[in-house]
Amino acid sequence: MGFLEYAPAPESRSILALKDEYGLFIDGAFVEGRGASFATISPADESRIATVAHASDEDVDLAVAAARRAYTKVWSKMSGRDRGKYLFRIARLVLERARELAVAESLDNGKPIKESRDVDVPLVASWFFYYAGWADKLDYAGAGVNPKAHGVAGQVIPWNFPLLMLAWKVAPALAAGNTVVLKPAETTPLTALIFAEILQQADLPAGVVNIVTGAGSTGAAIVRHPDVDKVAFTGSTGVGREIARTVAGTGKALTLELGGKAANIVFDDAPIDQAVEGIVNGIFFNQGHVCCAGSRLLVQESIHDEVIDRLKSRLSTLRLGDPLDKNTDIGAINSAEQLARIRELSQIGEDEGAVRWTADCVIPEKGFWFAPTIFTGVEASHRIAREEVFGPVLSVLTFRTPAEAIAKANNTPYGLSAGIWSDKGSRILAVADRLRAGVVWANTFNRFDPSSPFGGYKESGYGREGGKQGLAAYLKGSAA
Ligand code: TXE
Repeated sequence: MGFLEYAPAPESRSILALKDEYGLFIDGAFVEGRGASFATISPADESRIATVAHASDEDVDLAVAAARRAYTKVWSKMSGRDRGKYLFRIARLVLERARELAVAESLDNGKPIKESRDVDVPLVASWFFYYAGWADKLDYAGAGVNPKAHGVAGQVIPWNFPLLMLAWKVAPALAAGNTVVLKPAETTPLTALIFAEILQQADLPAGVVNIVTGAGSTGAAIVRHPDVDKVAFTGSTGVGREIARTVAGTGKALTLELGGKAANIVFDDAPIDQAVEGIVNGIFFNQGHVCCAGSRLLVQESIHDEVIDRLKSRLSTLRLGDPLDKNTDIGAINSAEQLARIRELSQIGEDEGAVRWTADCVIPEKGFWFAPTIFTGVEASHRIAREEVFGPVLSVLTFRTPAEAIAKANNTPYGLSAGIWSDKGSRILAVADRLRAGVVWANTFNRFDPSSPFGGYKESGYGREGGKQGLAAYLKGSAA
């Protein structure tokens, strides 16, 4: 999160030069889709932003064929050094168009502009810079060939960090020498389409990246396409399972990044002010639409009441509202469907006997909104302690000993991330060692860096994104 002073004026969607209708980005050009089209709307007021093509199976065939041609004729013959130059160029163009990308992201996704401006877009650029630096390290003594890339990568991404998830997938794929067919989520296609314009500005050879918008059926067509060599997916555990079944036995490489139910463990010797900020950031950042969100607070019994009191007063200062307003802390829920899921699980939380507290916010009349909510008295068996809510809802459980904290933290089908707050380094290391989570943060939460591998255990998926491991996932013969 940034530390800038925010002027009160809202950013305006008028800075965007949006088209009214967007086609598919195939073979270096925007083309009309053969399927139907759909509107992408702003979740903050339900207004239409633009009409977007829904790629049919035939469109996916064209995109995969373009990616194959580009792989065979151009990209696989290019040196890593030259691929890197394109990635550096893309990174610089992302920074040049940063303000526009941030506004588009907040408009389409509903996230606060200070997050898209200070977190999402800078991280997108850093991902391209980071993997740009890897590309020439793959060259063999100037041979200029890339025998190790998989070939065509099919990538399906979610709506919670639309452009950042694109960067996590596209940057390592291109650095390793693959070409790409990517599908953004149906509720957030806008920044991927602006990104396609950036690829044109960067003169990226036609077909190296193809962007096909559409719903789940378009994603499924990419995944099962016989000429796709590598599949990378981020999204729900259910769809992840289906994709794993489709890919099984086909010889395609696969990485899956699925859900989470992270424990944020606060010991009684934790720096309390810092911990409260970390808890708030852990679950209310991006309205809790974060796979690694600290959605389960495990707090040591002796400090439970103090932590909850402080949390409530802190949450009462958060401002919910217009995502384009620089003072907004809590934006809109991404879709009516997601809002319904959050409401349903919250109701179940109440029905199962947890105590609900909701921050006192004025909810705008139009759009999809959910005020920051805390459930105390949550039992390990409650559904809100086990299932991903993917919204601004914190479930609070208590523990007495480190062993109990570890057992409770691991008591979930997921294993993506966890946080530990304590003054004792030795305790942090001992607890971290026993947590079954791919990422463990100490006295911080939700920190991302392109050099750091990210991914989960158990039902959170497999494979890592970021770092050397994230590059390996796009190279043949590497453990993905
Ligand atoms: O996800 P889906 P949804 C979790 C979160 C959320 C729940 C449902 O708990 O409440 O999932 O969200 C594409 N073959 N996460 O319904 O459906 C789809 O078009 C191929 C966690 O939005 O998994 C979109 O592009 N692709 C998560 C992408 O998959 C298919 C982020 C994700 O959508 C497909 C999002 C199919 N059969 C949701 N069906 C995280 N790990 O960060 C859908 N898609």
